[in-house]
Amino acid sequence: MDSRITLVEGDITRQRVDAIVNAAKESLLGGGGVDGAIHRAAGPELLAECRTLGGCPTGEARITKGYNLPAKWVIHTVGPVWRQGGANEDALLTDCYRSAFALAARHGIRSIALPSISTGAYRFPIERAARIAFSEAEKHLAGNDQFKSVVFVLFGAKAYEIHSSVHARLAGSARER
Ligand code: AR6
Repeated sequence: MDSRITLVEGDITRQRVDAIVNAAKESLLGGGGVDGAIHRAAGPELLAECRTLGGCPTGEARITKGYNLPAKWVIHTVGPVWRQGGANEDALLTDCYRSAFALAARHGIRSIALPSISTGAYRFPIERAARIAFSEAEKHLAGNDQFKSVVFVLFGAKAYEIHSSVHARLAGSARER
């Protein structure tokens, strides 16, 4: 795995990076989970800017300012709701990471923090989501020297442990190739 990809356990709203990614819903008008935490930390101006965006379809991403957050930008993406795997969920989650990285690249963002999209209220299986997240980050970083750091911020010890073991497995299989 690319050494610019790191994992931390913690709260994404505290990250001192150029951009943090939000796991939002299609209306972009706020919710619980990481979205609620981001809106609370950023302040009401974030919701005011989100209201001007007219929502965001699943798999796409939109960018706003970070307001009271340490991060300058928030990239809002909408993950799929898990429906037992028969509703194109893997491809839609892949699209989320792809769209978020593409938007970051267009805004000259060099450091980015991401949560585990769709694995809370939207119930996407966490290990499966981690494999998709790391492989998209890896693809994005290949041959790209704009990014200096991609931090996956995992909320709670269990999410951190699962991501660490998936990360170690992917790093191991990359070494064998
Ligand atoms: N920092 C980092 N990760 C967090 C934080 C935090 N402060 N808080 C929660 N998480 P979820 P989803 C983790 O439910 O599944 C919202 O209401 C959490 O443990 O936030 O994509 C939206 O408005 C989980 O692993 O997002 C949508 O309606 C991960 O973030 C809906 O939930 C994602 O959990 C989106 O559902």
